[in-house]
Amino acid sequence: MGLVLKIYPMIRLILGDQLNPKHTWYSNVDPSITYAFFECMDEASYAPHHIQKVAGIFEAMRQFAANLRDKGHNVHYKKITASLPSLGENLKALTENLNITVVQCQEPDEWRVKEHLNELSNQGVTMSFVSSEHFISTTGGFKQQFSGKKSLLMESFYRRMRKETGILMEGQQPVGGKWNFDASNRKSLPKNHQVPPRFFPETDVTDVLKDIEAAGVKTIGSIGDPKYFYWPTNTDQAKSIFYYWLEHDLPYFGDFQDAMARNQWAMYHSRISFALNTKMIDPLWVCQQVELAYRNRPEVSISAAEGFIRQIIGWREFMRGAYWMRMPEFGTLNYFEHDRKLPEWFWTGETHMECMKQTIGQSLSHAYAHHIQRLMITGNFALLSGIDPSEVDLWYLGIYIDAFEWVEITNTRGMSQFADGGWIATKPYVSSANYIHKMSDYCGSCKYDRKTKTEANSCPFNTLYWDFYMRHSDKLGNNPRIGMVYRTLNKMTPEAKGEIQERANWILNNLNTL
Ligand code: FAD
Ligand code: DLZ
Ligand code: SF4
Repeated sequence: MGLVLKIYPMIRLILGDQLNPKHTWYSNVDPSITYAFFECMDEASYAPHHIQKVAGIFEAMRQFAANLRDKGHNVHYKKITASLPSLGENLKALTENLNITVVQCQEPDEWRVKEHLNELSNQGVTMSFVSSEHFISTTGGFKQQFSGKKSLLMESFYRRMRKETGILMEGQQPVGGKWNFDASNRKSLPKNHQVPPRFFPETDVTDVLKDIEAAGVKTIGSIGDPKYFYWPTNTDQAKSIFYYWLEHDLPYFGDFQDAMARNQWAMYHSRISFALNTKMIDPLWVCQQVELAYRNRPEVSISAAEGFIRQIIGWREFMRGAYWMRMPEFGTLNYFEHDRKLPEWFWTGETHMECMKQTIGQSLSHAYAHHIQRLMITGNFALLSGIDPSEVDLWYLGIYIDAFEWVEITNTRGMSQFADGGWIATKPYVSSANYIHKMSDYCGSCKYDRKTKTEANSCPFNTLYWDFYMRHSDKLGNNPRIGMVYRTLNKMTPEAKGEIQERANWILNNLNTL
């Protein structure tokens, strides 16, 4: 007699950032499996989320679930209500209702969620985890490469990724003869340069918004006309945004990657982070398309293609490895012992500092700012003024549509706030107005004087920049990468330093009025 396999019914949980349509889970329809989606209060409120982020995730979850149902899969979908606030409570209730004790999940990207789901194992549920089939590298490989190291080196990780994926490689050598073309990616926008119109998909999210409001979810920011929601809510839309960018914007991406301009909220950036982080779109596929464009189109330079690919197979994968290597301890790090609260205008954009007004303003109206705005405007200011990294984290985690802790906290607490004492970044990313003026047109419309540091109308970045290095000379003074700064400080007279400190103290005591 042949072996008879007994099929046990099973629930498979799909989280809001696990919308990967190519996952092998869906390769055949199995009536013993129920796919479960939960819109829930705890997930919608662990940070003050932007309304576009909550609406975008719920709309994308609903479309993904509807698609599975159309293909014949069993689907359980719970829309947002105030009842059963946590994922765990929802899942437990479903196991009881369906009388199913076996639950499978894709590996969550966040430590908090993994811990929460693991708790169910103590409540009579048999939990197991499978890969989300999205990332290119493994967290184990990352640990192996960097364990015991005092600081990480993105470049060595990136080269390993290039070799392992074969992206932009000729045999064992990098295409173009160099691994990294970063130095040519730092142009500001020439005067009168017109950024061409962007492409935006359109989705009507009116129903989702009504449900979010009815449930009483507290959100920040604005959404505009809900009939024309412009972030991708499915894989087809994500691909349309990406293809348009590939065709029209990639040639400019390299040159203007670090440039900022008033009324240009995304410049030549791809706006695919939300689609990537919710797994609507595959990172390796994205990089392959960019490589194809480089190989087939003369207008796509190696610096544009390499610059973009480095962000994805380099930085993005690197941050995930760093996250899983050091969490949960990473979330408590505060190297400089900063403890100030965020100025109130971080939540309104109402400040006289034009660069901050523009960056925060567009973050509130579009749930987006590009990398240099996040790093060298808002992050720079928070670090210079000694804001508690937990305050900074919560703001970034809530306001950006692409913010999920694994990629937010490593960028914010690590790269931007240097709260890990130099594990991720080799020196703090801070600057005075010089850099901001060079890379943007903000300073020309600002109430503050970008050229001075000790006057009543001096740009706060200028004063705080020098004060920051004086305040933290014990922790930074020996860092060879910032020797120049301390050599300049050493040449300043005590009076000059005193004037800077006096103005800095005034700024720090009056952050809310800047
Ligand atoms: P593009 O400039 O077009 O880049 C393409 C892709 O590269 C991005 O979609 C993203 O997936 C990846 N990428 C680029 N830089 C990074 C980076 N430093 N780390 C990881 N991936 C990167 N990115 C997030 O996805 N979520 C976050 O919560 C987040 N928080 C950040 C906080 C701070 C303080 C800083 C400095 C950066 C943060 N980033 C975050 C990285 C980066 O700013 C965004 O990925 C990028 O702005 C998204 O826009 P885009 O898709 O147009 O990017
Ligand atoms: C960000 C988010 C929000 C706002 N709401 C939900 C939700 O109601 N249900 C859900 O499954 N996921 C949501 N998410 C995304 C989760 O925070 C994400 O799944 C976890 O952070 C795991 O990385
Ligand atoms: Fe920002 Fe200072 Fe320039 Fe004003 S002068 S826009 S505050 S850098």
